[in-house]
Amino acid sequence: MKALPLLFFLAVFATVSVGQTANRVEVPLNFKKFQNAGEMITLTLGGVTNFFDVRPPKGYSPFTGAIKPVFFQLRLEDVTLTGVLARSSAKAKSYDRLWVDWNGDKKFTGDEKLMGTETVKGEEKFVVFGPVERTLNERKLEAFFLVHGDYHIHIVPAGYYEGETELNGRNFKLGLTDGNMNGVLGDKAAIGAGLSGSGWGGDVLLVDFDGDGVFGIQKLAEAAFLFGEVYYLTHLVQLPDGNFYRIKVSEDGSKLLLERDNSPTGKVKMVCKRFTLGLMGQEGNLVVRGQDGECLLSTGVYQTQWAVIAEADEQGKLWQALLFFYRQSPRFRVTKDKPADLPFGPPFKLVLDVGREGKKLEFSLSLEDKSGNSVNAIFTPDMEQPKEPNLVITDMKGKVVKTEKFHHG
Ligand SMILES: [Ca+2]
Ligand SMILES: [Ca+2]
Ligand SMILES: [Ca+2]
Repeated sequence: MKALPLLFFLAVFATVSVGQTANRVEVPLNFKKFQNAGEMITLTLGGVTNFFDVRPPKGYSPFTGAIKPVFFQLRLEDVTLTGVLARSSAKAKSYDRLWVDWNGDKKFTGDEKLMGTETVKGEEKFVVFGPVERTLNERKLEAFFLVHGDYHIHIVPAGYYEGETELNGRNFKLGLTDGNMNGVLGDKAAIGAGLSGSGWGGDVLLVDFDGDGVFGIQKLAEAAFLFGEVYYLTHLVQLPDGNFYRIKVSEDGSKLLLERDNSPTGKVKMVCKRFTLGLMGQEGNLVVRGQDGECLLSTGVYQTQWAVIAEADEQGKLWQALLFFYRQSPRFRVTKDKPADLPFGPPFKLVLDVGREGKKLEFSLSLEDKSGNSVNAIFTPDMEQPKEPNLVITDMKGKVVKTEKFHHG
């Protein structure tokens, strides 16, 4: 009988903590193993990578007796893994044998050897090694190695952490990957990270924004961060209810703690169905999604690194345009009282340039946004490049003189 009041107390407490006005929400996490090479690359944004070198690293001897050996060094936060790859036979199409100097004695021995399995993802070939389990630096490392083509290798964790929650009536999945592979979950990208935040040692955030049950788009794994579902964890994170949160991970890695950011906000507007922006704000990088032409942001000044702008066609399917601001990042200010019009975006216009070299004419077709920024890429609803348009030259009477096809790039 004595236990009852406590049970009731817990029940009430639980209701309050997940309610509509919750400022702090706990999300229990489950570890999920990667099922294929596509997941391994997409959900880690490639993990930690290194290019091959035919020369052995300092302190290592040439690897004799192996076919076409190449060396690599994978720099994890607390340890560097040195390895060598080779082919199992002269006929082997890819590097399918791998040695990692796990004990750091500068030698590659039989117990450090792994066999790879070739796997095809779209038009790309990967050789997958693992999973391997080792104790390194007094921590457990569970990882896959993926060889991509003849140039580089990835090391990725064995899986990712996933949970499900509800915020302001929106149910969604979210999760994290130990992208920098230091055994700690929840590392944030350094403030001032570049366009994708890569190389700054953070972990990868997963948010199923569109509710299709999948994180990101496997077809464009390398550009997954552009679509707001898989990107390096930032200090402030927008979740599908449109609000901003700070994400912490409990020490044992068993749950995420979401803390609502209550800074004053203002509106930004862009004439389109949906948009995703890569921004730099007071607290560093930020990825923001807008719906039906607007989104909320905390007040302040922002610089834009990239934008993905989506508009629906007659069938209601989304076409997406990508703008990268390499040289100058457009700035805008968000205030409480008046919505800010973004200084880039639609309407787009087609621009035809003609260059002349002797008797040769060169036509180039590009797309510009309302401020003259060039649109870097267009994706069809199937995430393909659109069909290349034709150029038709006619004489004064309308007779076709020449037809040519434009080429991408
Ligand atoms: Ca060794
Ligand atoms: Ca980490
Ligand atoms: Ca999704």
